[in-house]
Amino acid sequence: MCEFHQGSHSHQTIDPAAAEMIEKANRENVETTWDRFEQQKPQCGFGDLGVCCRNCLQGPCRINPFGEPKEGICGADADLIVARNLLRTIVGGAASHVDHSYMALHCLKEAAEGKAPYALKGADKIKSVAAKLGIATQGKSDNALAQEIVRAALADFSSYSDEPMGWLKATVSPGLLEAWSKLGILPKNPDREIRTAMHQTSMGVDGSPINLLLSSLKMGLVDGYAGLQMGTDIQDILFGIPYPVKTEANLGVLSHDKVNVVVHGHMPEVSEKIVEWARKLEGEAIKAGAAGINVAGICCSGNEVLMRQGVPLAGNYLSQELAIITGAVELIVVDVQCFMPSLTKVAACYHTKVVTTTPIGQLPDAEYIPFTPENADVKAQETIRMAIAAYAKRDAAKVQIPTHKSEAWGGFSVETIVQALSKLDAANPLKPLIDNIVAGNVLGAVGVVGCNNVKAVQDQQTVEMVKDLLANNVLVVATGCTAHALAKYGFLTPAGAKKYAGEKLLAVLTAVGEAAGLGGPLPPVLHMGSCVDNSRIGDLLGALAGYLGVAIKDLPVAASAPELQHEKAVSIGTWAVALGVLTHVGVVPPVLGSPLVTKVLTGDLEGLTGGKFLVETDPHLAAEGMMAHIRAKRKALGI
Ligand code: BF8
Ligand code: SF4
Repeated sequence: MCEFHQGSHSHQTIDPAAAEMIEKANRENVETTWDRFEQQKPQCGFGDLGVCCRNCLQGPCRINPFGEPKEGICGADADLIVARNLLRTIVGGAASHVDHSYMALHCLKEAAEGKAPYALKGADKIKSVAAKLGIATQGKSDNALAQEIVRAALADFSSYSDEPMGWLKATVSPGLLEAWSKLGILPKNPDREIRTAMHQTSMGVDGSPINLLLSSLKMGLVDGYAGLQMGTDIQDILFGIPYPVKTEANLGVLSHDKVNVVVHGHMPEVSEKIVEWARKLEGEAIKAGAAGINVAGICCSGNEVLMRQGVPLAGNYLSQELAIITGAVELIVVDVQCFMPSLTKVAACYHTKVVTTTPIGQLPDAEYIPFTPENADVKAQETIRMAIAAYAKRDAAKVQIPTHKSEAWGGFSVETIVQALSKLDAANPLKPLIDNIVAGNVLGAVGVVGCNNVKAVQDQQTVEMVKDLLANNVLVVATGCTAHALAKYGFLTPAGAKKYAGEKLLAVLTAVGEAAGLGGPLPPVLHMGSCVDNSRIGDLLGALAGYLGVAIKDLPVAASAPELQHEKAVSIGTWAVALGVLTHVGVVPPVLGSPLVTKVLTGDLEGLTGGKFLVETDPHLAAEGMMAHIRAKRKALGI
């Protein structure tokens, strides 16, 4: 422990705070993810191409793309193996999001029945979700309505019928329903779809790569509507619809004299309670000699509490170990998804406590404080008190907090965006945006989403690509770890508009920002939240398409995951292409071993849904590719 020796690092991040902490890790002999990446090199070529199969115990089998063998022991060829592996990856992503939304649903159920200490803060969202589900609202209390919403969601999870998922039907346009129905990809009960896809990909079932690719699209919709959409709708009901907040981002948000508590993972039921009790127990921290309690966020937990509470962001995926390496974090609390198993090893080199909170997300050397909706207040207090106790053990000699941080605005829900635009046209809030797109002041819009990936220099592809888009008057919205990335370099500020936006885009951002009372331009990148909040981007696209009377596939828009790593990013991307959106990925997914799958995903798919993948590791070419697509869509619309 703390005795790792490694060679020199070159070029891992463009984030000066991260670079400073990597240097500190080297000095203190603490191993980081980049060291382990070096140890993995060279990574397996078969795995990289997606042509390794372990779906039965006769394997592993692998296909040689340049010669023999061309088939696995059972006769599966490269196309089949790649298509099966891809569907399993998307199942992994969809299952993560659907389970996330199910956990939120459980919390809402307990809260609405008065069994869990969560106020339903999103009264407006209760009404809008009830309305879209066709639940009559008149004369009913928020709690009664929430219970009906819970029943509607549970009906999807227990559905035995062949009817498509209710939540999906309630959310999308009739045009999309029809298109997906024709393709045979409308999902039914989401749990059943996940089971069926695991079955379909097991040894000796589906031998048709095309059929498997269609199931992949269906699984993208499972993610989109039982994961992202249901998750966001329910979280907004529980914790409130986000509205604009100003905060700060990067490791410099950690405090020298306060108890630092980092929330990491994805579940706002945990992170919101941590924030609440950190505020309530501040007096105890002061008694213990600290100046207070400072909560900061990593990954999507960070995004959730930024969006609704203005909590600062400590860092994105690749910065999670580095936060501990500052020596100033008393406690890091995780729930599910995206926390590295290495955290406890890094924490052992400092005084940092690692707390796990869910039965499925445990780390052997962490403290396990099992949170449930019912006991969340008690467990959050226990967690905060553990952090306060750890403060006394902070070793001043080991503390080095980078000074880097940037101002960052967040909270751009669709409701916020519409509210800001309504200051220009109260009756028709989307009209000013559409008018500016038609006039060419806004060339189009790109949703930049997803992760960091150790295969790419941290934040570099995201930042370089977004610079090009903004300079060419493309509006950018962001979620997930790319939102963190852009936050760190000032893209989420009014000043960022002046620095990065093209002249025409700047004029539009200024007009909207001033009308909305911000006293300056809107940020050129609108932070729309966590990865489940990608549903907000879907809602916005649906609203724009509906307003114009066209399909989403006809809009001058694109999506991009420049540094994706997680299976969830692949399933979200698949949902986006099913919606008809050109979706760029900046890290090559393991599909190139199948010419057929590659051709369908990057070409033929367009004929089916209107969307397809653009694979490009050069950020400038990626921006160019998306802008070429946007220009073509404008031309087709006659604008
Ligand atoms: O769900 S962006 S590294 S934190 S997977 Fe994970 Fe990727 Fe970050 Fe959020 Ni999303
Ligand atoms: Fe090999 Fe076929 Fe078994 Fe896969 S399913 S491991 S290709 S025999």
